[in-house]
Amino acid sequence: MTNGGGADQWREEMRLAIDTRTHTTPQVAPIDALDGAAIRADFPVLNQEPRPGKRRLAFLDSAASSQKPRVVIDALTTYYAQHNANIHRGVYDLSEIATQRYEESRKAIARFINAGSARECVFVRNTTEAINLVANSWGRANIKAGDLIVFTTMEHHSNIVPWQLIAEERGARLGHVRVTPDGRLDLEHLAELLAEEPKLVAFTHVSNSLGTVNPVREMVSLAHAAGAVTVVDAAQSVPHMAVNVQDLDCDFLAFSGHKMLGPMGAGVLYGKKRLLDAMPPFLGGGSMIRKVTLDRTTWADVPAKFEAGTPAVADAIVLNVAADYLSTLGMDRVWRHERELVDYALDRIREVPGLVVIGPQDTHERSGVLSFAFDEIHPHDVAAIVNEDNVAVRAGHHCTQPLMAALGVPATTRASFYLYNDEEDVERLVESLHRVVEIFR
Ligand code: 7TS
Repeated sequence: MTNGGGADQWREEMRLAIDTRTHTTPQVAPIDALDGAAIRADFPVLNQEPRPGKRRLAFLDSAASSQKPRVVIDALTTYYAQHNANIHRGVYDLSEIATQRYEESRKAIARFINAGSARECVFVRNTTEAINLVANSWGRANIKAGDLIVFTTMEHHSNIVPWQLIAEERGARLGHVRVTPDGRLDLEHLAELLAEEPKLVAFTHVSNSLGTVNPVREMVSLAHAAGAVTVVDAAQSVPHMAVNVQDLDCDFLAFSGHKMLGPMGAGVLYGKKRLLDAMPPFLGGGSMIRKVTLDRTTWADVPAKFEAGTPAVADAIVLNVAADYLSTLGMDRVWRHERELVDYALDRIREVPGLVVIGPQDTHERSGVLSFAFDEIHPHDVAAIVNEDNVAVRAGHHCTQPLMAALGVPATTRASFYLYNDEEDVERLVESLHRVVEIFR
């Protein structure tokens, strides 16, 4: 850390760096708009005949898990019907083809996030497992008693609990970056915590509860200047915007395939190769070894070192199909589509009497996640009533209990938009929310 001029100068440098930050929020480029209705036609779940008397499903819970396009569903069937075999072990054709496709998918996913090498992409089940891998492997090798681990008050529980577990085991300390009342990170508080030279800083790119888009590149650069390793939870960004890990310069980045049109069983941990190489394994067993004797074992190279046992082969292979579907449409167009929808939704939803939008009011700092609350109506009642109108939203704490506590709201109702949503979905939600207000009047 470069604090030769003392703590005050260091703090001042931090403040300047933060004040002059440029947000990493991708700018809306002059590109063709997506046609939500045309895209919806690719998603069988969204085109089912509604129950008698119901209108079509308005699916507004993609932040929990996205729907899957026909190409993804078909690719899964094709895999199991034509190519199914365990990988990295057979000499017969079927196994070699499955292995080749699995490794091709890894290369395609590396390109999708612009990783320098496919070896930097470890297939895991989901974001949760990716973060646990870092906490258990990197954490055990590097965190000592008294060390500081920093995460933010805005995190999903899966970017909180693994750090608590390793901190407890090691006797390390935890620091939590505060949030502002409108649900943004307090970057001055981050600067204060960085002045204590944490070992690791973990934070989300986009808040799953509020849609806040954090200035990742700048945060990574500040954390690096303080000598910390960075872990970015990209569960809510990789599916929705172009993410370039080399540009962000983060050390680790985690995301889930099921939130980006892919199957439920495969996610990715990106890690800089230098760090992955130096880390001990997380799980031990088959596939992750070089040589095993009864007394000791040597490890395979990365990423195999972190992929013990039979992976979710079909899911990992088909994740590439999902990424390809998104890339063909263009991530900048996907992002722009969601931004336009959420702008429209913010305008329309504010017409609902008594409704308060939780999170940044400035649409520039938002993704397609929209949380709101009523003073007198419980979010679960809101979700249950809009469900009667075949509008699917989520209600609750969204696995962000510390965030809810910090904002003083026990729970919210959350609508989250994706590429297959359109203005009609927004209208359906708003109409249904007016009905909620009528019922409780
Ligand atoms: N991090 C963020 C920011 C998330 O939104 C989620 C899931 C996770 C981590 C965990 O992902 P998983 O795939 O390992 O489960 N978020 C949500 C949600 O908002 N509603 O349901 C799951």
